[in-house]
Amino acid sequence: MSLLIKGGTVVTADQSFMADVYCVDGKIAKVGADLTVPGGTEVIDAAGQYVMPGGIDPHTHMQLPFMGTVASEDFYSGTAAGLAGGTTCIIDFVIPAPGTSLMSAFHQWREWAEKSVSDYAFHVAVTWWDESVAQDMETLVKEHGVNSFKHFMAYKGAIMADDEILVNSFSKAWDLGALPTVHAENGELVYQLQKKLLAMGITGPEGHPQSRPPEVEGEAANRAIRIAQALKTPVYLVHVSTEEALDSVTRARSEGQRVFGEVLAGHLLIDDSVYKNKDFDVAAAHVMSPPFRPKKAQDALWKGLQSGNLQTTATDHCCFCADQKAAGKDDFTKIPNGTGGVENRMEVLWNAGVNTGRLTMNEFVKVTSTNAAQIFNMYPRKGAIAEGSDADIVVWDPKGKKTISAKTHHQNVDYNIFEGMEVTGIPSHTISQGKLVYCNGKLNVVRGAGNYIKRPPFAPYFDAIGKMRDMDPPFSVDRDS
Ligand code: URQ
Ligand code: ZN
Ligand code: ZN
Repeated sequence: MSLLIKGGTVVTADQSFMADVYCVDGKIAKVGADLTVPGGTEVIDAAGQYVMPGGIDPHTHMQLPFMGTVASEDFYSGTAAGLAGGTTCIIDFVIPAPGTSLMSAFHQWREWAEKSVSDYAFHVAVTWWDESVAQDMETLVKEHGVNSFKHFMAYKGAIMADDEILVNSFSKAWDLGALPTVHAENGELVYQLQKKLLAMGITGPEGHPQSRPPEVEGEAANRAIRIAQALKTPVYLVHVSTEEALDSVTRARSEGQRVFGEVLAGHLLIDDSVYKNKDFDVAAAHVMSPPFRPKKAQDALWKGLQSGNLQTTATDHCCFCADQKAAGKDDFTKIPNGTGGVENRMEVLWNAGVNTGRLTMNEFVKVTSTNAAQIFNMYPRKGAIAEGSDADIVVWDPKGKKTISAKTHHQNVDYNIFEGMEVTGIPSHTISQGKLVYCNGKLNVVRGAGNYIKRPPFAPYFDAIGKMRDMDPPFSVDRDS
């Protein structure tokens, strides 16, 4: 199976140049000018278009069982929707119920993901702690290619990780060469604020952001970063949504601490006015955590992305339809938390990022693909246009236009948080595993074609931290000498 992408401009994280890209058997075989290829090769005309690494969305929750229901998007429809938007690889989450085995949860999610149409990997959440959890973490790293462990500091009474879990798990992750990641919201504060709001008779979706003010994220972000600093481990903050959390990330990074920050396309483009909508269904459709924030926070997040203090963009694609969100009709704490976006991430970021000059095309590639590949140690297999890399590629039409709508999207959810947004710059072709799977609005996917991507431990930054540890070991007594 061979395919030639002809006449385009290759755009990578560090350069843009005219070149053809020749793919054979799922890999990029050649990148160069005016390539001649064997007869029978499928040819895509990319003249006037950009040829970029396929998007990597490091934060999705396909068919997640959560808050008494199951997310409406499954691995088949969700990965297909991703391909329609230029995303060729997702990193989803295995989330064991507290007290249950990480290994059995991992096998369950692997089974669910079999139907994926594009490649996928898994972070595994640590939602409780004992010696068996440590053992399962070791098995997952050494035998199953997991190199990142998630900690929900929110969701008290469900999957919340307290400080004991954070400290034990971060330490174990370091020993294994795996990256700890956190959902940074103080779950106790959320719980108490929710009770207070309900007692005041505030039961509608407008109560959701009031129960999660910025300081709820700011405190947890700082706490996770300080725990990582004390233990000398790296840490990755998912869905940074506030200036408070961004300031903690920025301070830590300016002091040389290995802290990574992720921002959602939604948090960059949607503000908290959505919760004032009188239509319950519209307001509830936007209930996700952390909540959408005032416009001022968006400006700060864009600066975080431009400055390099935030490295990746994601969607936290976790869909619930109106009938599912209605569970919280009389009590906002019962509205399943989550919104979609896996299909629209790249186009909304191109439109608001590249078309406005906030990001260069190369920075766009960094934040939608390459940085995630490097942080989660899949580079250059993923996140690159280079000989030997996976042939996961998006051909980008900078003049293409589209109005985003739930009426036309491929996502299996009855609402689109970007509804009505007009974008310029859209994917015209998506290539996954060297096959043309999306072409000018039409998907051509195969159920189960997706591969599980094993990610090795000890990404390069582990070696760097190791050297710093040697110079200034953790728990050393006279550290100030
Ligand atoms: O918190 C998360 O990331 C999961 C449970 C999806 N829901 C959400 O509101 N973000
Ligand atoms: Zn989260
Ligand atoms: Zn999430």
